Amino acid sequence: MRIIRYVNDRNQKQLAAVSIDNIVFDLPYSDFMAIVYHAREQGKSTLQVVSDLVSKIESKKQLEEVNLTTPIDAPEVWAAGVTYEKSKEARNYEATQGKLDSNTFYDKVYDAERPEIFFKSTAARTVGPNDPVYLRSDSNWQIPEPELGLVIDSEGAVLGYIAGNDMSCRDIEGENPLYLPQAKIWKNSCSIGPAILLKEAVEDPYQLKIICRIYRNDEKLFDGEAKVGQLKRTLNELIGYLIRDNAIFDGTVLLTGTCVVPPNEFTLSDGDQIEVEISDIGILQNPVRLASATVSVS
Ligand code: DO4
Ligand code: MG
Repeated sequence: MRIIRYVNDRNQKQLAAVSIDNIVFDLPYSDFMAIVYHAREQGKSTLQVVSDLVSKIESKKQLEEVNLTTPIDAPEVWAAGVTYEKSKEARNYEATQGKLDSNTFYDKVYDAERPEIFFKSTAARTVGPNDPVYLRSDSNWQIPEPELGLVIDSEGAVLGYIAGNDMSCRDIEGENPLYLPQAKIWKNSCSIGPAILLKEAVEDPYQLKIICRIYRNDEKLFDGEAKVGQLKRTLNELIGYLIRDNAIFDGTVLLTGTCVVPPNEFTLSDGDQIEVEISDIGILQNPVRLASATVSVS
């Protein structure tokens, strides 16, 4: 069972459940955390509460008919980096202009006990399905990073799984790792959606498959896939470091790193379309636009 939000005829955000056959059932809750809190009060799982409600609702509404928005207003999005070998190789390439020295920061963090965890986004910077993600005007090497996101509560308990795009500037980070916040954070640099797959509905998250496709002028330029099972670390290990002596809020999203990287010569362009698909969650689609066309600096 998945949880979505869509914009209804009255221009309001409507929370809904989506069954395996893509039927949409409106839910009488203001947001995702409200179902979680209600289920806890009842001593039930979120999946049980949603399944009970859905069994009493008649619906013919199809997922493809609704205007999707972010399934949750995540107060913060954090991200883990260099958690897959592919990411380590790509970071080494951009930091060494392809000379691939050994013992870089990235080699060290890949093997270290402490993972790389960084702040990625706030609710105001985070977009959802079909919203544009932006390109920075001061970077010539930008890519999407398709990642599994964990929706967690303030104690670090996993509530569900979501797809995420950690938009990244390879040239800015490659120039100097201290530029990481600028390589990672700007307006519309993070997308999440299209649904939250409830934790109880997933037997083994390491079996989930992550796919990324990039289209330009309706032509597919890139298509790559990986499995969460290729992660160097466990999901709990990443959460453990995120919440350690930290204030984390209910509904926070932790992106768990990328394992699908377009070829080194590829950079995104205005007008491209990005798809991040995670099995059983769905396809997160975003068009690409220039940030400079929309952001005014005073
Ligand atoms: O060190 C940079 C971050 C890498 C990252 O975002 C990833 O591996 O997904
Ligand atoms: Mg990333």
